[in-house]
Amino acid sequence: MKKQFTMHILFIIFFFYSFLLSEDFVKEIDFEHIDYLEKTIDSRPMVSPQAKGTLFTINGAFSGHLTSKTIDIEIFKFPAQEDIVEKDIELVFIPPGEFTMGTLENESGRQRDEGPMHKVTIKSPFYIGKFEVTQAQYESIMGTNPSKFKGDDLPVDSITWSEAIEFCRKMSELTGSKYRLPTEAEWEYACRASTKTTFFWGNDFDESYGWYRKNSGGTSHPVGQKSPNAWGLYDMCGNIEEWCSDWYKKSYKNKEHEIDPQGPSSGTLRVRRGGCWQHSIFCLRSGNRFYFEPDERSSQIGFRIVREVNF
Ligand SMILES: [Ca+2]
Ligand SMILES: [Ca+2]
Repeated sequence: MKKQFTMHILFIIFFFYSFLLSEDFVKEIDFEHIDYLEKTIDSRPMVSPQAKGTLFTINGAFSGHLTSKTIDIEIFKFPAQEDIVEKDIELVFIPPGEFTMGTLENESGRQRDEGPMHKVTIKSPFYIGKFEVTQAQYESIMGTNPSKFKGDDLPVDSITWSEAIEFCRKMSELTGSKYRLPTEAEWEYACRASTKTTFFWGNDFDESYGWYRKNSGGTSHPVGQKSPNAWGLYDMCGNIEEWCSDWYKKSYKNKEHEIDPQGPSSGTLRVRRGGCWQHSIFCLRSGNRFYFEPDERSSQIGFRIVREVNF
């Protein structure tokens, strides 16, 4: 029995290293990633989410040392994608990775629905809008503009969740790519851009990153005027709130480690994220959650789109 176990482990080690050392594979990876894997082999090795270039990750588990208890190893790799533009909408490539969703209990302004903190793996890379969808973009696809505040470069507002979904459907039809709203987990992952702090730049609010109650003058502003986050996304903090695809549930209870979570399977309210021109700084925190009736309109709410990555 012991011998069989040892053979099994040896086979896995052989498979693992022969795969890593195969000429084609080595050509495509840089050794920074190899070091990263070796250093983190005792935990769950994941590629750095900031990394651009050819990425790969290991899915499965090293639950101890490689030579003790090791189970299925699945290795997959994918080429990093360039950022793209479709129908005049700029999209930023977001690589897969892992982050902690939710907020610390002592975070200033924190509400109960932001906990408990839990690990989330974003296994599927995606593109996300560099900016909120503007009124010019919305009107060119939908032929209407229901916004309260008017301006081509302003984010569209006062749209229902279903209208945001319809926009994605039409974008998909026009381009042949699959467009949709971000899941709540994708939104927070993209917003945090590897940060764990209250805001994506630190724990203290900084007006240079977001439009909110005290600097907005009571209106939304043209997209992209404030500083972006580390992944180049603008207005993830403030300006207009953004619909997510998930039903809202008032807690992350019983969630320990989720992979590409899609939210509850049913509900009555949809998630909106990021805070807006009318909110206090507490609503603009990366982990803040809010919700709204999906058929209602608000001059606080617009959206940003996700495009799936095809391999
Ligand atoms: Ca926003
Ligand atoms: Ca909240």
